Amino acid sequence: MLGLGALGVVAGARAQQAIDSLLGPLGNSDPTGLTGLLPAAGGFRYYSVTGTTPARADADYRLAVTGLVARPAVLTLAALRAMPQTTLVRDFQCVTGWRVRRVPWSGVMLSQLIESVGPRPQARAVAFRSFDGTYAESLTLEQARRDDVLVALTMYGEPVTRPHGGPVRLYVAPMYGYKSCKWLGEISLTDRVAPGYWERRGYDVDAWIGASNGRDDEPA
Ligand SMILES: Nc1nc2c(c(=O)[nH]1)N[C@H]1C(S)=C(S)[C@@H](COP(=O)(O)O)O[C@H]1N2
Ligand SMILES: [Mo]
Repeated sequence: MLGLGALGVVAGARAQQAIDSLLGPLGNSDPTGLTGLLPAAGGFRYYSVTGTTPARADADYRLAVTGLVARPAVLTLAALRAMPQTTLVRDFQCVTGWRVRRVPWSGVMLSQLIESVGPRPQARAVAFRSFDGTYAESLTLEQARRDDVLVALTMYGEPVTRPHGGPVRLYVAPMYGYKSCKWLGEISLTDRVAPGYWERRGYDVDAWIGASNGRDDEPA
């Protein structure tokens, strides 16, 4: 199943290259990387800018929480599961147009994780790094402290699957899907926002659903 999934994503990457070369560099192709030719559960598309679904066994998973903090931490999956869990049921909206209604997520509220490491007064922003080695995202510290931003451990009541960014991904409910960094490996407090992967390629840094990227989607 996972093997097929990985193959499908690679096939998707090749298909995307073919589509891109037909349309040219400014063609109106799916700007978020893979077109998600793999049909995923309930209308999701599986995206990976690296064309891979990186593997991390639950027992080997580590989340580094670092930067402008008093007590840097390296958290195992067990440590994250032992923290208070929050559940959110919200729509998931990609900036390319697809939307999945009423998705249940649960995990650790990012604000609680940030408080637990003691942010330094100079901290203004939070940077996220994927263990895919390429993807990055960021939020202002104020955005990161919202109660609808999760370090997500489950989706639809089950552990986040590998194609969806498991074992741990970010979920930023009020913003377009590209904020929700999959295969989350590092959270770092910084003095300013560093634009993420898609933001360096033209997408809005403040990615509010329905109030950014020239789109008028209803808020999630
Ligand atoms: N590491 C990583 N995270 C990522 C992406 C990606 O390509 N790589 N794509 C983003 C985009 S554009 C969207 S819409 C969602 C899609 O989540 P899904 O693949 O679980 O459907 O993941 C976001 N997080
Ligand atoms: Mo997206």
